[in-house]
Amino acid sequence: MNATRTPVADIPLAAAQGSAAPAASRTATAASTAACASTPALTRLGEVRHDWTTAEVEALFALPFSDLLFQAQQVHRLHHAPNTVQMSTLLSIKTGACPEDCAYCPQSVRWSTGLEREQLLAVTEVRERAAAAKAAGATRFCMGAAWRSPKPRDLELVAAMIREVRALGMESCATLGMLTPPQAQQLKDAGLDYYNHNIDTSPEFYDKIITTRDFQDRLDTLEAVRDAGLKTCCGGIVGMGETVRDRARMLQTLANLPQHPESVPINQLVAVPGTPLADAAKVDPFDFVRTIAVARLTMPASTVRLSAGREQMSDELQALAFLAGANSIFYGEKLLTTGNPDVERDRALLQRLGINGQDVVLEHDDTADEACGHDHGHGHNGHASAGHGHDAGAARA
Ligand code: SAM
Ligand code: DTB
Ligand code: SF4
Repeated sequence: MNATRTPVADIPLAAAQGSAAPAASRTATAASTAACASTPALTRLGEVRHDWTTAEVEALFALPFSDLLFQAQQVHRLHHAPNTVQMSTLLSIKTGACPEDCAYCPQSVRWSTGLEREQLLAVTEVRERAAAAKAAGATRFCMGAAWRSPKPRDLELVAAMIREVRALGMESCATLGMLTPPQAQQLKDAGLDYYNHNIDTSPEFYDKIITTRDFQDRLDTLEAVRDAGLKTCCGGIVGMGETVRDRARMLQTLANLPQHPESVPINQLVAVPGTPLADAAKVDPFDFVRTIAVARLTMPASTVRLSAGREQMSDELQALAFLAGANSIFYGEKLLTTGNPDVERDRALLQRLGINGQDVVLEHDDTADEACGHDHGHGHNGHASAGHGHDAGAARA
């Protein structure tokens, strides 16, 4: 469960920074703290809470960019190791011909995107791809299928894939569409760690993007996933024509769930020719970073993933996203059907920034937590904040 932490506004800034600040910076941070305390939305920062109002979240978006990043960076350091990023590799295990009508998605059968459909991959192929991802430095393997929801035979095969991924010593994640409670339990029994199911946008904007299943369907699947004891990976997309209020409402919805998603992917739309959003206006990069920072502030203990869209981002923009609190990426040259930065570019970037990959800590392996003696701080996500980075990104670059 989520633990309650001391709000940033109530702790000495030097302690929040993890070191004694010099006199000049103490003065500067004291001024910032005073400003923070006088802004209602900022008084409880750092606390894991579930009662966010729309006005509070909008107030975070409205902060001057530097103030927002300053607050996000402090909250980030309260809950997470500052220079550690978790790395997941994606694989599309069943591609295209999806009956849903998600306007952003190249895999919907309704749009002519030129995508070649593929049947469900063989378990052996998935094992080989997971082993290659592990060798490259990924700690989690995420399997995505273009289904509205899985059929019984599909689920048995996915369960076999999950067992193979776990046998490699990797965390497993799957995103297969809507799940019933028994289906979620079946995946949990197979050893699944995370289930990805995004709300994608605000409740109000949702039906401009998807009409074949509604917002409540998404929430129902998330409830089934949580109740089965799986960790949830749930976020959305920026750049579909939504307003800042929609972004605030999306993050408010996530933050007010009974438990914060352990992983929060923030995707920038990959505008794929042939989809209805092919010509969507590009997002101001600073507004994208603001969304990451507000995700960090509203879900302090969660892992925030700088997700789709990195191939189109400069190194500098990605560095700003890390500064804003992103601490996870998709690693490997492909997302599901579209491109992602290649491994060499990512290793070079992580090395230039002094960022390490996070070690894998599988759920059954609780000895690692006990042995290290650190306060990982938040029960629902303890594995994500230990800060014992491995060198997949930095040292091999
Ligand atoms: N079919 C399953 C589902 O919809 O839950 C799983 C796969 S689906 C591709 C997972 C998520 O990827 C979507 O919810 C959406 O947030 C994200 N996504 C899909 N296409 C995208 C695109 N073109 N740009 C950014 N994110 C995208
Ligand atoms: C998520 O939020 N983003 C990933 C993952 N969850 C499954 C998918 C991004 C897909 C981008 C478009 C594509 O490659 O097809
Ligand atoms: Fe299908 Fe998922 Fe793509 Fe929607 S996002 S069209 S459900 S694969």
